[in-house]
Order: sequence, then C-alpha cells, then structure tokens
Amino acid sequence: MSNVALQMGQITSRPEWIWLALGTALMGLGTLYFMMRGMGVEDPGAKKFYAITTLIPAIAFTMYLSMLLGYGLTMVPFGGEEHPIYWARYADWLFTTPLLLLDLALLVDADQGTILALVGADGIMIGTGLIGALTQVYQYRFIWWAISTAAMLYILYVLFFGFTAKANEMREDVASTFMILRNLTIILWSAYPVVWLVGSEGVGVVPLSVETLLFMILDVSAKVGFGLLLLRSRAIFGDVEAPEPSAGEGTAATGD
Ligand SMILES: *C/C=C(C)/C=C/C=C(C)/C=C/C1=C(C)CCCC1(C)C
Repeated sequence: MSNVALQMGQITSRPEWIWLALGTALMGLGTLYFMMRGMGVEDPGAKKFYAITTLIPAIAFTMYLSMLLGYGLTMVPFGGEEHPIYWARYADWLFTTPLLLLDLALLVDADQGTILALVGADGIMIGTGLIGALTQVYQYRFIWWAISTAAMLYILYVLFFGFTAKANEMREDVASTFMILRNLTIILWSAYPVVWLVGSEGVGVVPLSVETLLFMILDVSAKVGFGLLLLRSRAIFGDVEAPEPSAGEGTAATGD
C-alpha cells in the first residue's frame, strides 16, 4: 500500500471524519459564496463587512481540513487514559471569534476601547479553553473551563447591554439586523462550553463523533449562517444608500 493510501485509510478509521469532511465542505462553499457576492460591491463600508465575513469561514475551512487530515489532532493523557483532542479548533476560534465580534462592533459603531476589551476577553476565552483541553491533571481541566466561561459571559454581557444600547441609537435596519445577529451569537456561543464539558475534553459522556457533529453545526451556523444574515442585510451599507427613492411619476410633478 502506498503512503497516500495509508493516510486515507487513517482518515476513515476515525468515525468523526464524516462531520469533519462536511464541515470542511460547508466552510469552503460559504467562503466561495461570500467571495462571489462581494465581488461587485463598491461601498467602502460594505466592503469591510464582506472582507471580514469572508475571512471567517476561510480560516475555519483551513482548520477543518487540518482536522480531517489528522494534522490538527493530538493525544492527551488524563484520568489514566489517552484522549484524542482536536487542538486545531482553538487555532480557528482564536482568529474567527474576534472577527465575528468585529462585525458586530462595526455594525453598532462601538468605540475602540470596548472593541479592545472584547478582543482581549475573547483571546483569554479561547486561550484558557486550549490550556484546559491539553491539561493532564483531570480536575484542573475544569478550572480552565471556568475561567474561559467567565470570559465568555463577560463578552455576552457587553453584547447584551453595551452594544444593544448603541444599536438602539442606529438606523432602524441596522438595529434590527444587530438584534438578530446578537441573539444568534448569544444562543450559539453559550452552547460551546456545554459541548466541551460533556464531550471528550470534559466528562466524556458524549462520544467524540457526536461532539464533532455538534461543534460542526455550531461552527457552520455561527460563521456561514451569521454571514448570510449579515451580508444580505442593507444594514452593511452607509447612510447615503439608506433612502431608496421610489423612481417614477410621483416625483416628476414637483419639478426637482
Ligand atoms: C466559529 C466559532 C465560534 C463562534 C466559536 C465559539 C467558541 C466559544 C464561545 C468557546 C467557548 C469555550 C468556553 C466558554 C469554555 C470551554 C472552552 C471553549 C473554548 C469551548
């Protein structure tokens, strides 16, 4: 058997490979779709949203591929056993979660101090999550989980209070798009610590294949689903585009 064939055999010998393959495909398709949609966009504000929102599934695509091919996987001993841990998730999340927050921040025109605080808390959330995933003393894994969850609660608090207050001062379409994306983010992000806790990183009552499916659904919804809702909204265009003149007879009589 050739080397390549041997490696292919290893991929399908991991039952979760199918969900990693599906995740890779959906992230790839999402990236291509956002790229194609963004090609004709001229508005500088909208271009910014397109660039950020396309980058998110693009990064996830590379990390899903690395997990599928077995590179993003390592074995960690804890509780007297070796456990398969997909570390590449954290490399993905370290970059994609701040970009998602940046999308929301740009939408409500958040100040730089708030953005810095959010991105900092986000780095702590993902960094301590990774340390927890790689920690070998079983009980200590849950200390890191708790710190990571505290950082997440801070982020969701800022979205729920600070950002919402800002959104209410914005144009109607911006405020309503923000509310939808805010709720989606709060619901989806809150599920991550739960999946981690019940999955192979935590107490392990949910098998790795099911955990991989759950993370894939969350990742695709929080990135591609989020992007679809954001990029098809008029909220990403600046004020100049907001009043849509109803072309036709009505205006002709006024003479201007
Ligand atoms: C596209 C990927 C997204 C939106 C990922 C979000 C990930 C989280 C909100 C992860 C949070 C975690 C905790 C709060 C505690 C346990 C460790 C993590 C990293 C799973």
